[in-house]
Amino acid sequence: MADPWMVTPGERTKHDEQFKTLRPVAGFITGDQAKGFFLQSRLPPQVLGIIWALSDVDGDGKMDLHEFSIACKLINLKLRGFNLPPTLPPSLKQSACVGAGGAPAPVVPVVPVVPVAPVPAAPVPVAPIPAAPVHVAPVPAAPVPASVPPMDEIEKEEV
Ligand SMILES: [Ca+2]
Repeated sequence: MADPWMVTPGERTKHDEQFKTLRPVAGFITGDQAKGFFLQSRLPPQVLGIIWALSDVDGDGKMDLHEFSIACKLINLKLRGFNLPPTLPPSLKQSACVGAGGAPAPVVPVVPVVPVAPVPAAPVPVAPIPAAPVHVAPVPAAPVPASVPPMDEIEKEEV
């Protein structure tokens, strides 16, 4: 018999979709976001509190996709009549941390808040642009004198 605590690829796909509908920020949903979703299960709040405590593996008060998947699985099992385990079954933790299809889920990097380098406040002195117009040498308008006389004149002279 299959381990009931294992998150199946099909369940995982569902968890992925549900997680996205909660609009995670930087790969996390907050306790409030999760709470609203978990309450839809109609489980008693104290049960949901236990589920939260079990599934927030790193205890940071937020849920990434893996933790969310664990919570969904626990809710599901509880609704089916399972008793919540005192600690997270390794098979549940392991299966929840694997993406659908068995490939490791990509880790969403948490973008650290990089302090912005202070911009020097002193204004950069701008070199004054000379207002004097640049003298443009006038282009001579006189036509270039043709050095070759017209052909008909040449013919006349030779005749
Ligand atoms: Ca967490």
